[in-house]
Amino acid sequence: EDIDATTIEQLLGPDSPKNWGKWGPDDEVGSLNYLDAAQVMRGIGAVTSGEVFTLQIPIGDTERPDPVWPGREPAVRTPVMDEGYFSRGEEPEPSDGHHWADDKIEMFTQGSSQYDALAHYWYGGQVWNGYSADTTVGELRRASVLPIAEKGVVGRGILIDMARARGKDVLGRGEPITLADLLAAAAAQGTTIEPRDILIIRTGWIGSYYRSVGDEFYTDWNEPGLVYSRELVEWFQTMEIPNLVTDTIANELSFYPGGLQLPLHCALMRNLGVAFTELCQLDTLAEACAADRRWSFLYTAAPLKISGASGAPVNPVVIR
Ligand code: UVW
Repeated sequence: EDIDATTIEQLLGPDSPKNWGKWGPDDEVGSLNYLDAAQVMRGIGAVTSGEVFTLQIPIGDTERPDPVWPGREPAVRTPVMDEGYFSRGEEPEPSDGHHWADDKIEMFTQGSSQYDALAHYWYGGQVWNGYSADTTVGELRRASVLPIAEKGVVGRGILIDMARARGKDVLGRGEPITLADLLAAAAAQGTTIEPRDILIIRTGWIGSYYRSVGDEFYTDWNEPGLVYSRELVEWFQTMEIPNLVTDTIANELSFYPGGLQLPLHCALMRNLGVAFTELCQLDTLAEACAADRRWSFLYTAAPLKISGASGAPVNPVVIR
């Protein structure tokens, strides 16, 4: 693969696999269309013990700032009412004696565990399904996160623990994962990725962020992750993978020689309509899966319904 190409268009070429038009001219949820009722029942069929896992990282953690892509800022939660307002006399005492607490949050819609809108990332002036990039101005008028939130995401999830497969707590900075690596790790786990599975890849990255000290994590920003290849993209298309979920900010290797960034956002999200879910905490789930060697389960998620947004926070729930 020519990953020394200097533009995404050069790298992907004009014949990069596309699902544009497959679900009609007005589609806004892309490969999530694969998740029909049969896939919901297949996911339910993977439940055997009833254990529940939630995958969101905390928003506005006071110990560690929320991990964010360079240029984004961690969420800021501001208390706008609490006992202090009453005791300082800044809020008049209600006659019936009740008090209350209120907060507000200012955050990037992609500043926590999140679903990306399909129109979040593009090249060549067109976003998912061929919509013009002009539809992103001001708000995403096509393929915002809202239709994904309205649909909801339910199906069989499968966890591939790449860190465990390599005998590590966490993959190294810039450590690539190829299609062959992914399939070898699945085989080593004794499991098979099936068509229409929600693919969940653990690198150990988010756990290592919360264990890190001070700003050390940001001094050499370079996440591990899936590396672009045509065969990887074709595999996603053939397997009809609806949703890629990871424990990193970008779901893929962040930087390539020559300056390319995030080509899989273009090849998978823009061209195939694969939903991207990022920054999920997978460590506890991975421990449970490794303990009884069951790596598939029911995966459910509903990002917040934010009109016109490029992404939305989510707390996916897994039931084993
Ligand atoms: C970027 O553009 C980096 O977005 P995200 O990784 O949140 O998809």
